[in-house]
Amino acid sequence: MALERTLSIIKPDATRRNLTGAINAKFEAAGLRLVAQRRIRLTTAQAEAFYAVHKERPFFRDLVTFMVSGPVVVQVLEGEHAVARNREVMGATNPANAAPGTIRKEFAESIEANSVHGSDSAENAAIEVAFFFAGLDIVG
Ligand code: IDP
Ligand code: MG
Repeated sequence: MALERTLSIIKPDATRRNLTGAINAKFEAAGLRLVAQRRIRLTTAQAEAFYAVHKERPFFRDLVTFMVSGPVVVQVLEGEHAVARNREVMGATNPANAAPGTIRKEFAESIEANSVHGSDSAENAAIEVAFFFAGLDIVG
């Protein structure tokens, strides 16, 4: 089975509450490896570009404002079926609907401040990883 890579972001609500390690412990326990990682403060232009797919959604402006409200940790997870595995560990977008034991169930504050981003397909994972990381930054 081929290894996959996917983009993960620890969002400002989680960095503010000092949850980076607790969240990453869940990824590692699920067999996902952190093969690249950087803590950054997104600019508005960067957040708008990253979430451009959502620009017609009613929550777009609030989402961008939230994503620039504090530091984020952008990271690449590697493992078998990493895209789907990451989504499983994250849980549903709305923490009210997230399964027990998932990151969003345990840590998310709201449907918006939901602690983590994860790519939703292999195609988008490749685009999103390349948005933040050069090939030489990823050490598998
Ligand atoms: P996902 O993060 O589970 O893939 P998406 O539908 O791609 O969910 O939405 C991107 C992000 O936009 C969510 O993680 C969340 O932060 C925010 N978001 C999604 N739906 C809503 C909403 O109805 N109200 C406010 N924010 C939302
Ligand atoms: Mg999404």
